[in-house]
Amino acid sequence: MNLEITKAIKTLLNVPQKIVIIPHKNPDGDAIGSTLGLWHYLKNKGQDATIIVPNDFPKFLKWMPGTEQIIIFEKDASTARQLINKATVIFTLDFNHLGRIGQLQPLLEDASATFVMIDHHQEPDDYAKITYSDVSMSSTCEMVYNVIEGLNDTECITSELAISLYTGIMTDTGSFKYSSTTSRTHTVVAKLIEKGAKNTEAHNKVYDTNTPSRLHLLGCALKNMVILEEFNTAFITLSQEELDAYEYKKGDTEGFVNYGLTLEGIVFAVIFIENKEEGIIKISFRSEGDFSVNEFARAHFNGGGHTNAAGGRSDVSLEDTTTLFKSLLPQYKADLNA
Ligand SMILES: [Mn+2]
Repeated sequence: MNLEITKAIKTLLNVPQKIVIIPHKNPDGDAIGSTLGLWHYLKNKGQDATIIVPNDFPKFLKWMPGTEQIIIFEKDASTARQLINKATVIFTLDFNHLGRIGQLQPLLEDASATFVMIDHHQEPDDYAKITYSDVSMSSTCEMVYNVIEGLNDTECITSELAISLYTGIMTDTGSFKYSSTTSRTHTVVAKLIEKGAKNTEAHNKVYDTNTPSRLHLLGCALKNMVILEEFNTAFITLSQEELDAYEYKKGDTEGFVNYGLTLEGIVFAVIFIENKEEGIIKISFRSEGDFSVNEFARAHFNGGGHTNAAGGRSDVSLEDTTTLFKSLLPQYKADLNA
């Protein structure tokens, strides 16, 4: 990371601040891991810091040390509001525009605090005074490590801090297999293990906590998979009725989209999940190679993300959404067959 950013953060943290740390809505492993990692660091440095998440996060992340102290805005809006109003510094982690934090958006727009963004998504907004944005990074957790190292504070890394960052790097890299995983990523992970991150424990607690109903839901999703060989594409649908039948709980569909990519030759995988309550279809896009799902999601499904992983939504029915999706593929045929 560049020296100017390090200096600016150092200056900011040289005096006691009231700090709030915020990740994106529907926080994933990297969002929770990076906010916790930064939170442990700031606490270890004697700063007053609190994490506020826009909404709740899945159970497979709740074992991480410090999660019990996270304020969930949807459950405790008044505490969150007070903290944001009083904050002198607000760190926003793992997202790059305020539209990604749901109901928290107006509060942050009105906040007088100094904003610091640490993020690896494409096309960041310019709301922060200090912006550490790097799309080549595997994860925001790796970037938080860089911040701590840049501030010459690696001796502040406790085992709690280490396991938080380890977990986020692990989940955002698909257990170190995505192309964003570099030798530097492995170096950081090695250092975190040296600092006490129990790596096997992180894998077990995140990936080996299936319930029978989740595995049955996965079975249903895989049965629903449609393979469009002509476009090297596979997509999955899950209707609200199917989710209900398998007692869907938040986080249950995490990772389902990736199964399409495990098929030989498939470079584009998508999952469409109906949400009757919000009246939308939630969509996750994944790709292998150069096909940019970020651009695809931005152009057609009110979303975005990274080149190989993005999200989006649709306001029409599940059937109309997949029909629209299929109608878009011919214009991408050359890219999908590259
Ligand atoms: Mn991330």
